[in-house]
Amino acid sequence: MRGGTSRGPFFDARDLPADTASRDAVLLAVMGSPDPLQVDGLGGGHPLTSKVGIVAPGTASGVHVEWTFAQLQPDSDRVDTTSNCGNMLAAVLPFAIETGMVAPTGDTTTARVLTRNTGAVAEITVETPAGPDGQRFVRYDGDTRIDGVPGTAAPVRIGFLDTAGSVAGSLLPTGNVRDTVDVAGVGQIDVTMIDNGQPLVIVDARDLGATGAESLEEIDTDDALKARVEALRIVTGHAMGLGDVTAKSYPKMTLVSAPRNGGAICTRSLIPHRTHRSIGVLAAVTAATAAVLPGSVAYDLAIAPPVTATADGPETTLSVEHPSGEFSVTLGLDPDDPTTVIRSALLRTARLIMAGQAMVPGAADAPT
Ligand code: NQM
Repeated sequence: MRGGTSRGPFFDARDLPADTASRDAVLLAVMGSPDPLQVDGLGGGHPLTSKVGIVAPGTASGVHVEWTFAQLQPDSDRVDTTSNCGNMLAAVLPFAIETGMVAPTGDTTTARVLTRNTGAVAEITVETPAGPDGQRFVRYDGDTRIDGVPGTAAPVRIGFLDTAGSVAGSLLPTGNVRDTVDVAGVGQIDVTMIDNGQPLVIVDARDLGATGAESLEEIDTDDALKARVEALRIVTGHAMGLGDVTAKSYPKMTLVSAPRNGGAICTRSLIPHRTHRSIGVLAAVTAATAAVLPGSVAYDLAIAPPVTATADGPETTLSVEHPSGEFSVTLGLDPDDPTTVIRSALLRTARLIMAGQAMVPGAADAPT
């Protein structure tokens, strides 16, 4: 399935081995990792297409579906289930309906989905019209466009509550809106270390010798810039309490600059060693959260739109610029403190690409 700007196979958790080592061996075989092209599997040779969703009926109270996100890499044999993916999340409810875990309830179906990796619950709504036979089905075609995906598709509405500290334990894991860190070979540099669903290090692109408007290729082929970013990532990983992040897929390094195309903030997101073609969902939520937080590195560069009063409380919608366009994130703010984000909402799309059996060498009798 495609979920937002990511793609990967989704499994019914009951079809995979229960023990983690055997499960990971199956996932590596299915995806063809490690191999830069993942030529012997379903992976697409890029971190954004080396993702897996493992879905199960909900067991926690008030939760309809639970899923575990697994990040694989083309070039390593790691299976990381400690991070988040809001893009793959967009395909979870469609998968659950396709496989009968959730029954459609009307022209739209809303379910609460628990991401087991972090404990975050999202409320997700997809379109489920009735066909000529009266049976409801997941509609994938539609008019919604998200930058980073060709064409248009049906909207998947995602609302998040309580995403602060998803991996790093708190919104501002160092306790500060801004820190100055000392990085060997780079010098002193101001950063905002923040986690509102995804741990991010927000840094003014100019402080790393960039403009923030570089193309993916310009960043990904600039070994000196990438070395500075990685040196900063290792230092900030420790500062955020994430330990040695050398082999981890977070924190995502987010180079920010003033908006150029009418948005609120311009971003280049390294995830962490290649530049995202757009920006991750929870990374966009976290970058937008930083942009409304006075004193943060993003706040100083952002042009934040006005806050409006709605029936749900004060809200603001920030357009987060990225290499292939923009990502609009609506932030719900605490009525008593409009710099505190208490919920977020956004639009994605998803698509069922194929359904079938992935064959695992040596386990031909046990299709997954
Ligand atoms: O931040 C990629 C993606 C992601 C993560 C990444 C994501 C999120 O775009 O919620 O979606 O940052 O590694 O798929």
